[in-house]
Amino acid sequence: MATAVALGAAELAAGALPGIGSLVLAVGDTVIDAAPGWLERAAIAALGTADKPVLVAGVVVLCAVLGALLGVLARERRLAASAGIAAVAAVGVVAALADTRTAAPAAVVVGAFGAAAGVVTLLALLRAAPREARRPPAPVAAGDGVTRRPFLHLVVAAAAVAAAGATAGRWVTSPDRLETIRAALRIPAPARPAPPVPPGADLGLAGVTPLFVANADFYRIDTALTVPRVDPTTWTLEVRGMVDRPFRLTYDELLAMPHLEADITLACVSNPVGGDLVGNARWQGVPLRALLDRAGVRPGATQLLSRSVDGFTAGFPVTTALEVTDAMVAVAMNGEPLPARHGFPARLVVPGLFGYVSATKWLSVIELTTFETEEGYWVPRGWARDGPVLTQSRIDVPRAATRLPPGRQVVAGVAWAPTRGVERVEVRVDDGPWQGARLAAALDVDTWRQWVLEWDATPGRHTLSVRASDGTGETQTARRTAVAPDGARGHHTIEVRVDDA
Ligand SMILES: Nc1nc2c(c(=O)[nH]1)N[C@H]1C(S)=C(S)[C@@H](COP(=O)(O)O)O[C@H]1N2
Ligand SMILES: [Mo]
Repeated sequence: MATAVALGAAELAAGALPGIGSLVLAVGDTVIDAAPGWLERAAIAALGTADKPVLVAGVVVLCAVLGALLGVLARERRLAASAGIAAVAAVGVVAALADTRTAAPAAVVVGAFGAAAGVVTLLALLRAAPREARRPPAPVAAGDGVTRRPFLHLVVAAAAVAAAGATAGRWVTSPDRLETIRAALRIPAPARPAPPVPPGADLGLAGVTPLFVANADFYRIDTALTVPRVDPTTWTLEVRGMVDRPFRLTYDELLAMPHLEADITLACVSNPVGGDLVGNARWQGVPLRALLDRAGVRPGATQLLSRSVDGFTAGFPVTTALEVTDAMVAVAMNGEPLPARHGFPARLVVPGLFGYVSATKWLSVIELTTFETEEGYWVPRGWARDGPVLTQSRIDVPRAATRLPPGRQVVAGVAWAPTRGVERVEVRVDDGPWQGARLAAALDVDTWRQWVLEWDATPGRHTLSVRASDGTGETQTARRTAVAPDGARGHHTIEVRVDDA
């Protein structure tokens, strides 16, 4: 019971303090990291996605068994048993420290608090225990006046404290609680709203991706196994490195600064030609420039390296940060606080740069440095240091490899060239001439544009290709490249079959 109270108290403290998570989960993670590959694969094969809960339950059961043994030991040697509880807590602390996200002082406080609660409970229970329970060999004399009632009361109270502590501690960091906080947030109106959407910017054609992709439909790419749940009441954003005045902002301070709103198309470097790892949203946040001006960037800083609470990093040129006026630390997406999946409470959005070099979610640090000092997460993993978004276009309708009736058909889709804007989209049927498609009204150079072409489909198999030209006059190359190292090139080409008349 004392060990249970220790666990519950540690969970409670871990929930209350920033920079530390559950010690039980930390031990579980350490087991995963230390387990040989075959065992991990066998566990996943046998248990599927239940492998994690089973692992956590295993850690709790192990603690219960150790606790029971310590309880027996405590009848003879309370000091040794107390040391045992402290040792169990220490194992949790060591496991937590193996996680780079852990704040060491917080881990020690949590471990010490749990151990202290456990030892106090143990001593109180021993004091209240009926005499015969303390000395195992003593014969029990019936009716000798010993009462178990105070002891049992204490046991029940300890169980309640343990359960309440664990529940409260888990709840503080639970998705439900953060979702409640997030839902209650009010993002202030932007000082600089986005320009109005011109009529005809969304053609509203069936099957064509809408101008604004709803948050629930927006593509998600990140290295996180589980979505990081960041508490905005304890989160901070630090601006540091090669700056004159490093500073730290709370979420409320970030909300209180003047905001800008901008419609920006975000694209992933891993998006294959014709793929859907791209989306357009209305973002709101603090201009990056305002934060950098406040910090005073020192000459010599060449790279803005952003860090996420989950360890991910992304870096891009400081000149881009200063010159691209709509680059921002975003707090809202399509009119609501950033969804957890998309980086709540704050993320970077930089028009014209692929997400892997710029769009850090669950942002925690903006560091001014040089490209020689540190590389962003994906750079040593085979991706280019610089990641400008390529001019790209996609056919949404008709779908590839479908059958169509003959006659008038709509060919339509989207094209994007953030910071340059889409100037022209052309479609080619088979080996025919490139035909200019009709473009939807332009919202902004940073946002994609829908396009449409009417096609008189004749029976048989046909190949449809699309290409876009951007504001610099450059037209997409037909030469295909792989997504690595700097994005896929080539024309999106599909085949369709048109039925006989
Ligand atoms: N913390 C973190 N941020 C990240 C990533 C990541 O792995 N971790 N991936 C980046 C990549 S590769 C892309 S394409 C964008 C995708 O943003 P989205 O998931 O909101 O669409 O997030 C970027 N930000
Ligand atoms: Mo990406």
